[in-house]
This record gives sequence, C-alpha cells and structure tokens, in this order.
Amino acid sequence: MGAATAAPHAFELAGEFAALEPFVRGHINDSFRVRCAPGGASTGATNAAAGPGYLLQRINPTVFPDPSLVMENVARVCHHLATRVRRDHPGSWRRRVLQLVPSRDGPLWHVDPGGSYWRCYQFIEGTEVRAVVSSPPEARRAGAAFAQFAHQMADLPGGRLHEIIPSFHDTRQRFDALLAAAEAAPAERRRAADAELAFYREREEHVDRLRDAHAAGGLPERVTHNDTKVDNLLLDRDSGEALCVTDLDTTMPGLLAYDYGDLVRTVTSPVPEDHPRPEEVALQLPMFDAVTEGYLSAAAGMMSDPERRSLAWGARLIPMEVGIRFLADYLAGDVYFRTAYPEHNLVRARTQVALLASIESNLAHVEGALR
Ligand code: GN1
Ligand code: MG
Repeated sequence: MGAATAAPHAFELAGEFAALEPFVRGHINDSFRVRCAPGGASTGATNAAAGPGYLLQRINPTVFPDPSLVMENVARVCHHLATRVRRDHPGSWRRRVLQLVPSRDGPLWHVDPGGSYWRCYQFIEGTEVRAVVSSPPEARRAGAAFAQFAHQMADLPGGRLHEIIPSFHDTRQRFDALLAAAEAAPAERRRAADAELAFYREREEHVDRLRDAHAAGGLPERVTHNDTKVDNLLLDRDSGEALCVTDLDTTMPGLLAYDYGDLVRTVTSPVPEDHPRPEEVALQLPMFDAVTEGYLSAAAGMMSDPERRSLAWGARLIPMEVGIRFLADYLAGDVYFRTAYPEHNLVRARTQVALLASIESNLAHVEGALR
C-alpha cells in the first residue's frame, strides 16, 4: 500500500488511527478504508462503538492531471449539498452527503512527498452499493436520487465549475479516439475487437446528436454529475433507501441527458457491465420505466419539452459512448480503466454493445416515455 500508510496521518482524524484496508470501488482512483480506535469524538456519521471511520482516496493523476481543480469543485459541491441536506434532513444529514475531512496542512486535501493528491471523507456506515438493480422500486429511487442531485446543483453559488475533463461526454471525440486506437492497435487486439468496432462504425451518424442540439441552443448547460452509474449511489443497508450520491470528481457543466443516460445504462441491465455473457444483457422495460419515472418525478419541473425529449438520446448515446471508451482502452492496451484480466475492457465493451442493440429494439418505448 506504500504511500497510503502515511496518508491517514495527514488528516484531522477524530480518533486514534487503528487500521487501513484497501476498499475496492470504481475504475479510477485508489480507495482505502481507515478505522480509528473507539473513544475519539463522535462525528455522528460514524459508529461510535467502533470508532470513527474514513474513506481515504488517492486521486488518479493520469485521469485528473490537476487534482487541485478536482478538489476545488468537489469541495464546493459538498459544501452546497451539505447546506441543502442539513436543512431538509436535520437528524440524518451526515448519512446523506459526503463530508471532506480537512488535512493537517489546512486545505481539504493533502499532497504527499511523491506528489500524489489525497483526500479523506467521513465514512458513511451501514450503507451498500449495487452494481445491478433488482426491483423497479429500487430503480425508481435511483432515478429520483440523481434527479434530486441535479435539482440541488441548480443553484450552486460561485460561478461555473471547472471543466475537469474537457469534452468528457463529447461522443464525437470519443468515436474519433476509438478509430485512432484501432489504427494503432496490435493486430491481435484489433482482430478481437473487429465486430464491436464495426457495430460502432455503423452508428457514427448518431455521435453528434447531443453536441449539435446543445450548440443549436436547444439544451441548457447544467451542473451535472457525469458518472451516474448506479453504484455511485449509497443505499441504506437495512431499508434500501437511497442516501447519498458519491463520486463527485466529474461534477461539472453538462447536459441532463448525460446523467439520465448513464442511469439507464446501469439500472436497466440485469447483469453488471463486465458480465462475461453479453447475450444476457437487455434493456429490462420495468426497470427502464421505473428509473424514468423516478428521474422525471424530481427533474421534470426543471426541464423544457425539448430537454425532456433529449433524454432519449442520452439513453442511446451514453451506453454507446461508454462502450466506445472501453473498446478504445482495450485497443490501446488498458491504459485508462482499471482491469482485472487482459480481456476485461473488451468484455465490458461487449455488454455495452448488447445493451445498445436492446435499447434500439425498444426505441419506440424509450422515446414514448419521454415525449
Ligand atoms: C469510471 O470511477 P468510476 O468507476 O465510477 C469513469 C466513467 C465511466 C465508468 C464506467 C472519470 O467511473 O466515466 O462511465 O468508469 N470515470 C472517469 O464504469 O472516467
Ligand atoms: Mg465510482
């Protein structure tokens, strides 16, 4: 764990450091769980009997070349959410919002001697995440939680957030990067990815849809989360209630269609995004209806008719874009997403191809729900 063993001591922990464990979550940053000995001051977010707990993260420097900008955004977003959630849930707000722990150097992050950026959140106990949603009520709650996030961000004070990864959801650029990766790939990987590459090439005409609609002035820029996959939502382990939206690194200017699209991508499939049998992937209509109902229940009031209709393009383009990114990363030799075996990114791309094919065969239903 190297530098991670020193990092907890850089933060203002409310107890005596007891243990550090790897905490596997997400494809980008390195995460660790920090446990403290019982007896320190209780923060309310933690289990007093076990001592306060923390989530320590090292920010991926390849994905985020300027982590201080990430942290400026995250700090503003957390602060704003806390103000809102505190007002609406005075008794339980600490379980409903990420709280950054200050570092001993002063700011809300720490730079270690090797130049790595670290941050530390209060650990929210008694929660779990699901990579796969198992019932329509759960899908509805996920949709409502991310729509509520968009709603809460609508009056974020302090001006435009940093655009942390420029063109993050520019599907045209992602498509062009795929073609370039295919061009440069070793023959063996190129051959293995042939069918998926052809699938995306056949759909090239779609990639500009949201970008053009935004450029034409039809869709407003919002503060969006940009990574609304369903396992970025903490659920209460006992009741299943959606408590807290996590992974705020890419919260920045965007379109609501991106967030809704990534929800559809992850909520509607019966299997995880790296399931080895893509023939088991499909858009499950009851899940689609529920996540859409949940999303619209909290966000419909802020959207014009064209913006609501644009969500249907989000449901097509985000699965396409994420699949394109997995495939491009496979072709490039797995340089971006964390992988557990050599074909991992190709397996991921295949589920996304299958999901998009299923969305396309249910297009009338998808568009009908958002008309
Ligand atoms: C990454 O960090 P994580 O695993 O939640 C990625 C998203 C992808 C997602 C696919 C900064 O999210 O864009 O949609 O993997 N995050 C970044 O699972 O690239
Ligand atoms: Mg994540």
